Amino acid sequence: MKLTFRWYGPDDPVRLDYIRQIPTMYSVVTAVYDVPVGQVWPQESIDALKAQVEAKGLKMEVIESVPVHEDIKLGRPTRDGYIAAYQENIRRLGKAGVKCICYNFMPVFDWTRTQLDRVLPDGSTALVYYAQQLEKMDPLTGELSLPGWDASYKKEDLKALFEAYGALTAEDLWDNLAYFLRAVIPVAEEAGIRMAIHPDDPPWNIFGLPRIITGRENLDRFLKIVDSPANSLTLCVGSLGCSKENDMVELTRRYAAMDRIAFMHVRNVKLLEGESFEESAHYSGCGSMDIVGIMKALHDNHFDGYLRPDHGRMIWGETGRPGYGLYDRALGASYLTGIWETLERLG
Ligand code: DNO
Repeated sequence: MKLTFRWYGPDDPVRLDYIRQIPTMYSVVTAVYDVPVGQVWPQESIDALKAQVEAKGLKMEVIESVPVHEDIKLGRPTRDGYIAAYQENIRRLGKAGVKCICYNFMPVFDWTRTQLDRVLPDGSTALVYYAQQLEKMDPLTGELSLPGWDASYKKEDLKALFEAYGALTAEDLWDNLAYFLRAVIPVAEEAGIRMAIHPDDPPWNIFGLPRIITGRENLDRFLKIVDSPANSLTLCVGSLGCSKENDMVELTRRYAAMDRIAFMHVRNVKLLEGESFEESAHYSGCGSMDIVGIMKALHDNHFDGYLRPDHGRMIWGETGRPGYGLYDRALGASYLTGIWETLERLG
């Protein structure tokens, strides 16, 4: 297991100096953030980022994300140009020593929450998804602030995208995903990179848009499209785990045994009535996920891929990017390291 930590680049208030102080920290998970989706990342930007990271004694072996342009997801004729740019990014990142690229194939929205600063009983704040809040939201009237995507679309563009997706079925999305994979996986194989798709978060349709990377049946289907270790998963516990149909210990065991997990996102969520959930501290007892069971499933299968703590709460007065403060993620990292050490000792 290689422990990693997401770092949003030089503007991230969580500095590399702090990240390197987390015991057993191996690599950051980062990206070039100033290039629009679908464009080629300048080699100088990639190399500069890598140099900064390595100067602090850390590696830059994981990129999250190289985003997929909507035209690829929509299967528009322009997709080939965007795919060529994507292939070039894979080659460039491979040259820089990157080993794993995380990406997702969710139409329009990335991860979706209804509130980013819900105060929990202990005074910390967390990201939550309350189904009753979501029902009241209309992405086109702009009452909504969703992290991960909201800065990237203007309201008019969002409307046009919704219209374009109107006719797209889940099967169309599968076809477009297959087209993309058949084009990029051979390039990744050559570059020595494992592509690791991130599941849909949450794993169900949002605002009528189809979502397909949602659970066991679909993950199996995904892996068969191109049966190669370069076509692998980011197994995100907090995303897939939001669906009561997904048993995360079982899924971890299944895909670790097949050696198709390139990257693990480990965090906890507390499942509430219906589709609602709250993000919680990493410790199993704080939420609904069996974190020890998940780590054991990895250990039993000799998992040697990348793993990161995921969203943390905001604690100890920290402010910053929701889900991505230092303190609670560092607690999560240490908790996960502790479990791993115990498993190693006990054999
Ligand atoms: C949220 C993240 C996601 C993830 C992308 C991968 O915190 O897990 O935004 O980075 O979906 O493309």
